[in-house]
Amino acid sequence: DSIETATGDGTSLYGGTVPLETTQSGSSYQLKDPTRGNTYTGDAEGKTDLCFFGICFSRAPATLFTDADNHWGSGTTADRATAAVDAQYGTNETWDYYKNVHGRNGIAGDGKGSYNRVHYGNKYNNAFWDDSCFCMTYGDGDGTTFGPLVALDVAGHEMSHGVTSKTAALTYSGESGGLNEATSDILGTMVEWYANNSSDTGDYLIGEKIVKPGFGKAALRFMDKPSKDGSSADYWSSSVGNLDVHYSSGVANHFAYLLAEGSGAKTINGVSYDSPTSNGSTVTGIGRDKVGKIWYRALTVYMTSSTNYKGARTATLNAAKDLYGAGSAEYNAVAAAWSAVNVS
Ligand code: ASN
Ligand code: ZN
Ligand code: CA
Repeated sequence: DSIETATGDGTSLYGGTVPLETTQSGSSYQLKDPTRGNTYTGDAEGKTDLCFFGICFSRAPATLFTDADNHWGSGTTADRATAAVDAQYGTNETWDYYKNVHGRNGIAGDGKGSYNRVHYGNKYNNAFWDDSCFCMTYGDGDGTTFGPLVALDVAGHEMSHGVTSKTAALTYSGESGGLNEATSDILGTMVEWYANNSSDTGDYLIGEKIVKPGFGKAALRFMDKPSKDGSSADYWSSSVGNLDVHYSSGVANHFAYLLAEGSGAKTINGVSYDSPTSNGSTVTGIGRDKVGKIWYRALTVYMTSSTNYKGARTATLNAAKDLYGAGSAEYNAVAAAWSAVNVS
């Protein structure tokens, strides 16, 4: 059979109808994108991996989704392909964000695509990137605390773990672990904004599409004021590295919000934010695009596996100096935003 690239579309769970580049094989289509390194999405069929300390003895499958007419999914979970549409779309937007904004060709920068598995396990309430398979895995959620974990910001978050691991390789504990998590929240949020999807609009919340009423909060994390989640740190203190990495990330998430949007109250796309500062200072934002540029350069040029918050300040100042000049408004704003979260 002849193999060629085809353009189809998918009706996703969270992002409306989205274009999909697929592979035509004879009279059938595969959910595999030749224009983005052959990234594909498969069905884990409710199975799980059996891994200990990073060594896997068996793995859930990734049975490639196929379709007869190249119109994928139905917008509801009754169709197993619906979550696959979101996952493939999330990979596409993440790929395009890194390529078009940062000139990075794929997660590893080598043009190679990754793959996604959806319907992992039974009511699995998580999603994760795994370096050892170079793949993404999404649970369906239990339906009461989480729905399927296939939203854009989750995809961007998880695949950014792959970028971090190929670049700064921030150790996943202590302050460097918080910076690793924050990198995924910051760049995952940039992916969500980049996609400019009218059904899943840009915001500074993490996981707002996947939480259900049983979760009790509007999102997993809140970048404007991380303590809104009840656990995250708004400001650096000498004990911040003792927190779970998903909470010590708050300091850098807060820094990124302040640097993009500035301190104080603001409503964007219908979401209200009110970002405080530790020192009572007023921070003026420089816009999210510059924050993405500065953070990505800091991550890929200056941070190392042991970078802590003090080192992140230096790394982002160096990045801002390279991009905008020493003493530029952007450079000064980076310094002010770190000071406002008590990193000096
Ligand atoms: N969803 C979690 C995260 O990305 C799972 C993990 O890999 N720690 O932080
Ligand atoms: Zn993470
Ligand atoms: Ca979001």
